[in-house]
Amino acid sequence: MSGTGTDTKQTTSVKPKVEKPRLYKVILVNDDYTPREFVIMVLQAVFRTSEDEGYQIMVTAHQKGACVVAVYSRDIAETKAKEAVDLAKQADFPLMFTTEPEE
Ligand code: TYC
Repeated sequence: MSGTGTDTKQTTSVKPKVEKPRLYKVILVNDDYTPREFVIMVLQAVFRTSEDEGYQIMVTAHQKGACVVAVYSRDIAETKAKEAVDLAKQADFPLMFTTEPEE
């Protein structure tokens, strides 16, 4: 018997449609001017760290130049980084937080 003309072999690969949303790191950047106590206060207020956690994160950034504070969805990470930078601006400190995607 001859074929029906319905060759169903798939020639293109299909990418899974559902992907996990990427997570973003919020990074605290060291500077020479912002007081240590102010950095800890911002970490407690915006990122809900304890005083001890805030101190550890601040000292790590102070010694190494930067420190990951926490990991969130992109939206939350960017909002919190902006809130923290805005608090510093209001107080006239150059404190900087950045965000970047996790690998
Ligand atoms: N380096 C600052 C000082 O000595 C304190 C500081 C720590 C500032 C961490 C920013 O991300 C920072 N007063």
